[in-house]
Amino acid sequence: MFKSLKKKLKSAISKVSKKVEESKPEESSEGLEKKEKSVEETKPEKPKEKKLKKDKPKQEKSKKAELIKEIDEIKDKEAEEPSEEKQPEKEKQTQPEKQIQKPAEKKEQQKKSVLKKLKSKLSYNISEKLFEQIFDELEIILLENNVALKVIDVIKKDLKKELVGKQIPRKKVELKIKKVLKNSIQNLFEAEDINILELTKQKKPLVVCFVGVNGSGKTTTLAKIASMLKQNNKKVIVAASDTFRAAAIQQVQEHTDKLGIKLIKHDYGADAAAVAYDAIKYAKSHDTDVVLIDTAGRLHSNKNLMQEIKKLKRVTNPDLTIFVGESITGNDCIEQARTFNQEIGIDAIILSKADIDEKGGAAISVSHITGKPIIFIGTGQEYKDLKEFNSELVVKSLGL
Ligand SMILES: Nc1nc2c(ncn2[C@@H]2O[C@H](COP(=O)(O)OP(=O)(O)OP(=O)(O)O)[C@@H](O)[C@H]2O)c(=O)[nH]1
Ligand SMILES: [Mg+2]
Repeated sequence: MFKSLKKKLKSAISKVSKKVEESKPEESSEGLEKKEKSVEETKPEKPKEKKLKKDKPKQEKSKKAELIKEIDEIKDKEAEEPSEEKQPEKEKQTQPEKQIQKPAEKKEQQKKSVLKKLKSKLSYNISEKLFEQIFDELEIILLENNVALKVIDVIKKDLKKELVGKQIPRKKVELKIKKVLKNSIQNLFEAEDINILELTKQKKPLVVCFVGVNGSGKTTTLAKIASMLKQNNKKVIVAASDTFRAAAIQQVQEHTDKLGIKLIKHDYGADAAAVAYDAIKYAKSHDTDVVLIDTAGRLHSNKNLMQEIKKLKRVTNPDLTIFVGESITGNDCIEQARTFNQEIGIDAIILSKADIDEKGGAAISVSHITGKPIIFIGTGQEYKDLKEFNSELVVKSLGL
């Protein structure tokens, strides 16, 4: 996952950093330059920027040396000329106030200005205008990789807060952008994590219901979870509550047979809630740790099937309702998770088919949009292809 986003993000960050580094002074530090202008006007004209651009490292070095020389000159002057405090008291009193303060003030102003200039040559102060320009670059890449608009806004706000008007040391622009981006993305996963194995210690039987649109990977993911629980010595039972799609019961039966797990099933067309109810009843009387309910795929716009799943939830009152979404469908997956949460309420998300998703925008966005944690990602079609998910995995995979 994130293969394409990682590659594009890397090149965008370095492009953006270069843009900042190549920005003209008035673009990178408007405020400072304006202040400096008034002092510069009183000084002899310096070599023009165009000429200096030819040899950048040399130009920077000689600029630095020039500025240091200016500071030294001011310091020398200060040492040579007696300061106003050193002047005899009498003389001081005879001079009008304005005349005494003027040279000292001017010197101080010059010193400050040179120091500021030196600082601005060694660091950048990104203006809002420049930020907007450089963020465009990042925004396009995030959009292309299925990151939700709302999430892009959050990232933009964070970057703006940390970059605009802040002194960023030269050569550290790229590092700074990466750091802010990393923090911003990590903060998108604030939803409290859910650990199924831990929950089995608190409730018996733990009832887990899998929901989602058609073909999103519900049954396969259910089988992966069943396998994981079995490996952890949990007694599992499955309810074949997809009585709607042809061959759905047969498909789930193949998995339970392979895994050596009990399946509770009725006929096709039977009440899905009744199948789940029977499975829970059986689990209670057979010392079973977990009941996994397989449900039919449905779009939130299908009123009948939405009514059916609402009824199933009312009857079984599951401890966990897991939305299984296809990572590759990006913004569609985000929108489906949002509407399922709104319509029936979900507790956690599993993103299937992460192995074929090079973008990863859904993984970055869906938790922030729904406020629910992504607990696993599916990384293939075998039982072992289930990976625990956390924000560290995201930032690492993105090379941040
Ligand atoms: N590559 C890959 N394929 C997956 C993954 N999870 C599921 N699949 C495949 O996706 C297809 C659909 O999976 P199912 O588990 O049948 O999906 P479903 O949501 O139960 O489908 P319906 O019951 O028809 O709504 C199958 O071919 C699975 O093998 C995954 O993590 N990676
Ligand atoms: Mg299914």
